[in-house]
Amino acid sequence: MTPDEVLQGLYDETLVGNAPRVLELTTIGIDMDMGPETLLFDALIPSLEEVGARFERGDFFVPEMLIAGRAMSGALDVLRPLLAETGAETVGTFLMGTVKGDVHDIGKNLVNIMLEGAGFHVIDLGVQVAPEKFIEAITEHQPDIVGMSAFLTTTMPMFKANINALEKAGMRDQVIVMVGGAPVTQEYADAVGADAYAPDASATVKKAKDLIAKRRASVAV
Ligand code: B1M
Repeated sequence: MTPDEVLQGLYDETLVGNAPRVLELTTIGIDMDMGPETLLFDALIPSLEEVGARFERGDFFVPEMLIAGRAMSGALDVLRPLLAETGAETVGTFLMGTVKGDVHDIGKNLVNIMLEGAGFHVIDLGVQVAPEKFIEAITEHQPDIVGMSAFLTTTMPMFKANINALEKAGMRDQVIVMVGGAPVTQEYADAVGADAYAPDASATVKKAKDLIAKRRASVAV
């Protein structure tokens, strides 16, 4: 197979949710030294974007989205160790969760992989994380950053609910709050009082590092 055939195959098979073939093509791509980022950004993510576009047009329904998502998650499991392979020392602790009412986790998982690769200790609370669960986990793990992911316009308001819960628990100043997810914007992040927003995984890593460095510098003064 040529690299282009691998990419095209990955795109097509993710689109139809053929998880075993996606897994196989991912492995073939890696064996051909194609690089995990190429497989991810040139085939897997564009395919899921097309799944979303077809869902919006009414050509795809929830089951199609679900199997495509599963196929992508299988590929991510294979890519995870390659993307996270840096050996960097721990930069800080990042507590991450998809907000209550939302089950989308592929974007969050990708952010986690990149954070781990950049040297963060990541604690993933999973999906449908209620405000009380964030509070409990902050008390237990004392993270530097709390990350909240949302993929639905109907669940984005949970950012505010979580931040309110942090304030009520007297913890708001203790942590940096970062938000993200497909429908989230910088304006929305500002409106709910988050400390930062990032549109994708690599921007999250960069912002998270900057924010921690700034906070540590201000504490040192
Ligand atoms: Co859903 N879904 N879905 N879905 N789904 C979307 C999000 C949608 C945009 C599709 C569409 O209409 N075009 C739409 C939302 C519309 C809206 O609210 N604006 C939608 C809908 C409507 C729904 C349901 C309501 C459908 C229904 O039941 N009628 C339902 C809701 C379920 C629920 O959560 N309660 C639903 C269900 C599902 C599945 C379960 C079937 C499945 C999820 C599987 C899973 O995640 N395990 C699914 C899928 C697969 C999608 C699409 C097709 C793909 C999402 C994805 O994983 N993309 C999606 C369409 C789309 O987004 N275009 C869609 C890949 C991922 C890598 O995305 O955004 O690039 P990406 O990720 C980035 C950033 O978001 C960012 O970094 C990531 C990596 O670079 N980021 C952060 C993410 N979190 C961050 C946190 C940060 C910083 C950055 O800081 C903390």
